[in-house]
Amino acid sequence: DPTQFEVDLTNCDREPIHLLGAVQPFGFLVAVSRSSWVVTRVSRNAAEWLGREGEDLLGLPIDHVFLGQAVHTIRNHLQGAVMGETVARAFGVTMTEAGLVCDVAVHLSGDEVVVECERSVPEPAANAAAMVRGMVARLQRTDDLRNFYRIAAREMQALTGFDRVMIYRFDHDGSGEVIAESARSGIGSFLGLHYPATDIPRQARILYEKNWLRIIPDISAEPSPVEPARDHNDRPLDLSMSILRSVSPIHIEYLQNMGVDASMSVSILREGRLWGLFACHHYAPHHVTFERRTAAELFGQMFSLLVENRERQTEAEYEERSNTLHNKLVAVMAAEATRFESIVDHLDEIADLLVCDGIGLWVEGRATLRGLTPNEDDFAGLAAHLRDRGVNEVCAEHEIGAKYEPARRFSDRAAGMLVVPLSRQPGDYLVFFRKEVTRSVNWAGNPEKPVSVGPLGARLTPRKSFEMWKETVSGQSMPWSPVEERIAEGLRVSLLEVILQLSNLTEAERR
Ligand code: BLA
Repeated sequence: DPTQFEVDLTNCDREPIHLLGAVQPFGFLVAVSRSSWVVTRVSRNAAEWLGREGEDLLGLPIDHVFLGQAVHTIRNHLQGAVMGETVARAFGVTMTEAGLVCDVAVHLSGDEVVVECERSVPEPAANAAAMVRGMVARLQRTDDLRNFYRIAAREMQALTGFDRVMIYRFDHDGSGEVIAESARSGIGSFLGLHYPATDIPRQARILYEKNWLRIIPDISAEPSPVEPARDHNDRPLDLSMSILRSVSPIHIEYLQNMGVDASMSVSILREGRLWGLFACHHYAPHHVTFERRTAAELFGQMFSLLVENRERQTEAEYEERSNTLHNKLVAVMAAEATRFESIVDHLDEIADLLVCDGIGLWVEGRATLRGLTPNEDDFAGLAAHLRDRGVNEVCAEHEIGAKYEPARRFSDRAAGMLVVPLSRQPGDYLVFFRKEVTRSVNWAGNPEKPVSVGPLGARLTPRKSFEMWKETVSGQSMPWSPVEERIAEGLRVSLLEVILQLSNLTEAERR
């Protein structure tokens, strides 16, 4: 039974966070049958908002709960909402005779229409689109990438009023790094810190690809159960797209341990996959109106497109720069028409083609090494290992020790490698090396010393979390990107040509 799931530190990637069956009390939920518009479920706190017990509402047609005009608005909005994907919104709707004015979110979940209401607070600044237009314009004026991220965090902070807004970017393995931050002074900094994948477990990351924003205005507010927990088909209500969805207790404890009282996050997607999050903290309860959250979400979507654009451009520039260097190099080597040693002479220029910390060349039993690399003996061992494995294509590894245990010995110098085979028969290799990631990262000072530690203990504090990340990535380098593999492939082809030429030359000389 998924709704009876007991979550702890070992199973949190299986916690069904969309089926917790409760909402946060900054609003209330009413679900109706999609076919009959008769009330199927209500959150227990609806009573406080509507002045009627939830049990009395169950089974009523929706227009016996809300004003006819409000129902009309809800129905109209639902038309636009596509199952499981879109949440329609209406702001400032008068819901009851008593004059309750709400911002309303409507979406479909299975056979039910889910209506969520929170108190409407009129926004002076026109609407979401108007708020976001200026934000995006300022963002587009930034030049370098660091500034671009920083301004984005600052804009998000100005819009939402959180004490701290971070941009948290995921790595290939689900771990992440705080790459930008805008914070009120005196609360320390998380900039540059890394956290393991487990801090935002898989099912949450998948959910955040569908649902762009979540807010916890007050982590100590008691969640209100949605009743009945199971419908006549014994089904719980899927709250994936819910605005008010109550949050995993383990995450609440994490926030408590961080000393945070309110949290919000907005997804950043690249090509439909979660690239990162705007992560926002406040050191007191903090509510952001639905209209402003809608603007924050829209800004997140615009930002996502800009990031995608910038990254594509950066990758293209990297590849272009590298190709230019590559072409020059090949021209020079061809003109020199010297012996094989010319590769050795040009090793520094070859190393320059890619972001790396060292480079090694293994040809006919001789090693040439530059920068941070294994020592000669270890390199010989590695070359033998590559030959034994029959590596005859470009091969990128960010953890050499995973397939070749002895590499653990030198992982502090060279943890990752990009291998370029130099002959059609395995044996000779050019190898780019990268150092271990953790060598370049350290816990930055003492941000947010945990004010208290909950029942699950120190594991759920930022410091322990950071240490956990260090453990999980020890012996690994920054991964190699597809662009880099392409560059290496280009190099392989050129070097084979050069080598072919050289061997022809040698033969000609011999004759
Ligand atoms: C959710 N964890 C989250 C979220 C963030 C983080 C941003 C999204 C929810 C939100 O907006 O608050 C993590 N927050 C961070 C990190 C930073 C930050 C890394 O500010 C860095 C500065 N969490 C754990 C462990 C588990 C866990 C060990 O640390 C499980 C064993 C679970 N985190 C967890 C779950 C969610 C979550 C289940 C989903 C919460 C939900 O949406 O219901």
